[in-house]
Amino acid sequence: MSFQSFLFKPLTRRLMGVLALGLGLSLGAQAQTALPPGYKAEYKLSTVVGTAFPWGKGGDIWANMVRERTQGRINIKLYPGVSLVGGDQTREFTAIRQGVIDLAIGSSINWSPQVKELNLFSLPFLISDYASLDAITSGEVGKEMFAILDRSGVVPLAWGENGFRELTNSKREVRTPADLKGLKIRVVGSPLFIDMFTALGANPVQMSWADAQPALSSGAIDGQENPVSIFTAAKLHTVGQKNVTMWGYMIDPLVFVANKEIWNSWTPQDREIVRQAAVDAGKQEIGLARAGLVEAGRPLLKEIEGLGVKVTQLTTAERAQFVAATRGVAAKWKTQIGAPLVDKAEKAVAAK
Ligand code: X2X
Repeated sequence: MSFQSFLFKPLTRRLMGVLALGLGLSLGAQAQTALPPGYKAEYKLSTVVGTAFPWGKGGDIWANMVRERTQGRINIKLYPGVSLVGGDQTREFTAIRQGVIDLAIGSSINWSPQVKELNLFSLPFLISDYASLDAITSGEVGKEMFAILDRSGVVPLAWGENGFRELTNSKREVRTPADLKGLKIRVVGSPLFIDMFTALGANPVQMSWADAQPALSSGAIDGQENPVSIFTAAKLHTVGQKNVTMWGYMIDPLVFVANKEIWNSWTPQDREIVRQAAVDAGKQEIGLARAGLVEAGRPLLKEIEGLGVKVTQLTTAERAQFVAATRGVAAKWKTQIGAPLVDKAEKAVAAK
């Protein structure tokens, strides 16, 4: 190598480096200025649980789809743990409406203090299989629920799923309401759950998901109810939950929504991309939420048994005792939700 080329090479390289840096900077600046007017650099997406759970994974899938399909114009960042409202999941809906949260995938339970019709999904023993839920969400009731959410101040985009909420506790196997007597059970935001667990003879205690796990761990409470996908991802067997009763008493769907102002700030094309991505991500998320529960032999339950947990399937007669004990609660809440809407849901279930 001649002395000249020795000098020249690093120089050209350095020069190219400087050029590349300049190009990079201007591309970066261009990417910023290329955002349509009124677009933000980041949109905040709220969920209760993170990406170890189907729910949080759904958030990730949605964010990635939107980023790709809009070539980065809409950049969604996931905020799990309802961290934008300090972990208080019952304040999430108000925060979306007010614009503290831009986008959310929320549970029907957590938003039902603000949208009373969402209590429909929590009516005890109304929906006891996936086909019934699908008949409701994909039919007239689903449309009506979206119209209600829209009137309540958010833009509903698609359905997802947390799952059938099964009963777990640290004390004993629960096969009938008598077995629940006196057990301290953590429940979520809607007063419907207080009514329901009181009617079953338990001592319901309302607390957030963030508070529930330490309370289970310390033994301050004996049990809780959540989908088994939450049970495994949160490793609830490690906080004493050794008994699971598969009673299929209710299912909480998830709803993908956007804040109205944010929605209106996007071009019609981008709105369509975000909506379609929510539908696609929702389908994938529902698949994840049902994984291990819809295949022959329900492998997820075997996995849970492998953790040293007793998984109880109720006989028809045992389950009927829970249904009978909560009939009054179902009737009271049917009126509160609005009997015509509940009638439609009951018809959809009967016709599925
Ligand atoms: O708090 C719960 O139990 C959870 C995680 O399932 C909901 O947010 C409804």
